[in-house]
This record gives sequence, structure tokens and C-alpha cells, in this order.
Amino acid sequence: MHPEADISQDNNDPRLTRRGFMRAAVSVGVVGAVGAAGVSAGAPRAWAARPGPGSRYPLFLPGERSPAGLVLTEAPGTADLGGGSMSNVWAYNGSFPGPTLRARSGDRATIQLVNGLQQETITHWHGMLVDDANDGHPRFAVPPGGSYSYAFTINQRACLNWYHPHPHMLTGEQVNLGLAGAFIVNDTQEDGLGLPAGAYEVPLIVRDATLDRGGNLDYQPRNGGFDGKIPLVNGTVNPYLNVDTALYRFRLLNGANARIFGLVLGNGAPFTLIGNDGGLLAAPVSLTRIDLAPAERLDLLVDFRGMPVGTRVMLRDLRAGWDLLEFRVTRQVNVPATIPATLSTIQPLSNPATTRTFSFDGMSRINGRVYDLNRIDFEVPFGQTERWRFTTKGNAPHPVHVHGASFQVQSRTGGRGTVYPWEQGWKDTVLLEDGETVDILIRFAAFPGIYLIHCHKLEHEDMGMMANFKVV
Ligand SMILES: [Cu+2]
Repeated sequence: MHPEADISQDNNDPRLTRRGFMRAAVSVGVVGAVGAAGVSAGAPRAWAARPGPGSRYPLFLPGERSPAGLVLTEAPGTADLGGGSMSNVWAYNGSFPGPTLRARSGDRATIQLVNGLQQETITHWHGMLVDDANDGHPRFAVPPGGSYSYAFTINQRACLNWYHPHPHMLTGEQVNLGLAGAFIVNDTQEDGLGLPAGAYEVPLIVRDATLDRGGNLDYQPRNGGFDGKIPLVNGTVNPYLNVDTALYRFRLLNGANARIFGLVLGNGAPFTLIGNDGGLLAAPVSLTRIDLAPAERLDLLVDFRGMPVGTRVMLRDLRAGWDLLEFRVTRQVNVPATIPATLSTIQPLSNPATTRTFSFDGMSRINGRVYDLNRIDFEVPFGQTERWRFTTKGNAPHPVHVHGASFQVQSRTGGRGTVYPWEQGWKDTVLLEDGETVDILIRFAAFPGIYLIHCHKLEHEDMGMMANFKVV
């Protein structure tokens, strides 16, 4: 049933990985042989000891795959984070980040997940509207050597989703060590807009990481949330991307365990925001700064037209003061592109039948309760619009994520006291800070079944800040 046979070989032979290809292409005659995992016990690499400016490395772009007939293996592997040496990571199909899955609304996804780790795992398709047998609930975690077969029809609007492990109490470690990838859904409505595509559409998975002295990804969790020492974009340290004088579409995911990024362009130019978690907004918004919490996504246009060849523009994070990704304008082209004045229609939810309040407290509780895999905490009538109110008694930020439906943010009172432009439209994750109350409207109209609400600060999730509910 699953024709792809590349997987186990990929995991064991770095020459067959994309990193291996990249390394072979750029390092001929340089430092000698690089073997398989575990060779990195020598001196720390320059960037491991001294991250920051200095050398920059080409941004890695994961290969694209269809989710039809896909075998997806989670296993230890190695990746070139940029310097030419191999770092130990955990990877989907030997790729860090995992392959970019791309499908159209209406397509069928048939995916066999294979557990090549030494601990249980299961994969969740974050943002995909699927029945609960396909949602990657932790009760479906499979042991080492086990596998899980997914089969679902993609039935939702165009958007950037992503996939990552979701086993109870192990999600933080598995994601942090490298297991995450983009899942792009396209549809005909989006096709009609003529948005930048091909080389002009680039997925960017932004996260933080800590490397050990051997340059390997190192997960040292803290109760308050993993706090990595360096940024990675698509798994690359200090990355750059050569760009043409063209309009680009960046599909950006905050793939960090716990870190919020304050995104700006170093030249002060605006982003044109056209979409977020659940797809396109009603209309583009021009913004110079966007604060993005873990698991939130952005669909951004950046215009390099009119910039002289040789221009360099840095994507920066103002919160940590990090340089994330340098765009290098290297080629003059004349590719026609326009930014549509209107993008999509957002049908507003309204008239909630009830209000439920969720208090995210301490490091591990929702409404006073720690997660129990086998306990259903509440039931939600199928098709009913509800107001859900998120509050906290402290230890925020809590990026609140709901499985099984997208929602619409209605209000934020206290704290920052506003709903930001990147929180319009359809969302599946919303940031709750201390002192804030965030109201959303939500309606489960896809499938009945057992779904999750949880904090997407993965250390909080792993400690139990999560609840099961049942759509009935
Ligand atoms: Cu939290």
C-alpha cells in the first residue's frame, strides 16, 4: 500500500539524506570524512561555541512530499545544521525539519507512521480537521518498533498546518530534538489569487535550540518552558536565503517549545500579512512587527522588488535580539505579481449557546485538574457554537491550542487588551498572557469524537496542562 521505500535507508546513510547532499556539494576536500551519528565528539564547532554573526549558511528547504501513500518514520538521525558537520537529531524520514507535506483540499492522505525511537510516539496533524482516530491523540501512542496507519480526507480551506509528535509527557522532548514538519493545504479559491509560488513560496520553521559541546541538539527542559540558546530556521544555524527582486510568500511557523518571537524586518519594511493558522484573512494587513507564540502560523508577503542586487535584509526577533534569517538579494528579475486587495471570505461565528471557562494555572492544570489520559472532562454538542473563555492565575505565557476545530478570537481583556491583526480570521492557537482573559467562538462541525485542549508550551503540556473533551 505504501510505495515509498526510501525511509530506513535515509535514516542510516547520511549520504542519502538531503543534508548529506548539501554537505557533499559544498565541502569537497574540506574537513575529511563525516560519518554517521555519533562522530561529533571532537572539538565544538565554531558556531556551537560562538553563535552569532560570522559565518552564515544556506537555509535548508525540506523536500516536498504528498501525504498519499506516505511512510513517515520518526527516528534518530543526523543533520547538517549549517557548518558542514553532522549533528545528532531526531528526524522524520531523516530530514530535520521533516519533509513538507503538500496536498489539496479534497485529497486523501494515507500515512503510515513508523516508530523508530526508543520511546513511544504518535503524530498529530496540527490544524488538520480530522476524525479522532486520525488526530494523533496520545492514547494512540505506539511503542518502539510499532506503527500507526492514518487515512483521512483533507476537507478544509487552504492553510499552513504542521505535524509533530503528541505522546503524553514526551512531546516536548520529541519536538525539541527535531520532530516537526510543515503540512500545506492548497485549494482553488487560493489558486485564483495568483500568490507567489514555486521558488517564491518558502516555508520557514522558526524555533530555538540548545546544542551540546558536540553540536548535537540537547533538550534540557525547565518547568517554565524550554529556553534555547540559539535560533534555528528550518534547522539551519545562522541561515541566509538568496532571493530575487520579486514578491515572496513566506509560510512561517513558530516551531519552538516555549519561545515567543517578536518578528520584524531589519530594514524597517513591513510584512504584508495575508493569513494565519486557519488560512487566508479577509484582506491583507501591513505590519512592521508580529509577536508569534508557539504553534501559531503566518502567511506573509515580503516585497524585494525595487531593491538593488546586493541588498541584505534581516528577519529579526526583537524579543531575544536575535538575527533569524538574512535575505540576500542576488538576482534581478521582472516577475509580475500583485497583492490582492481582498483574499477570502471569513464567515463570522455568532450567537454562542453557552460559555465555558478554562483557567490555565500553575504549570500543569486546567480548571484545577492535571491531565488524565482516560478522563473525559466535558462534552460539547456537535455543531453548537460556544464561547470559550481562557484565563490564567499565572505562569503564562500559555499558548492555548484546541484540536478538532478552528476558532475565532473575539476579545482580549486585561494584559495587552487587544486582538491583534494576526489573530483575525480562523485560528487554532491563541496566546494567553498573565492578567488576560481571551474569548473565542468555536463550533465543532467536522467530526464527533475525543479531542484535546492544551497549553502549547510543550513543557506545560507534558506536565498535564491538557484536557480531553468529547464532541457528541
Ligand atoms: Cu502553559
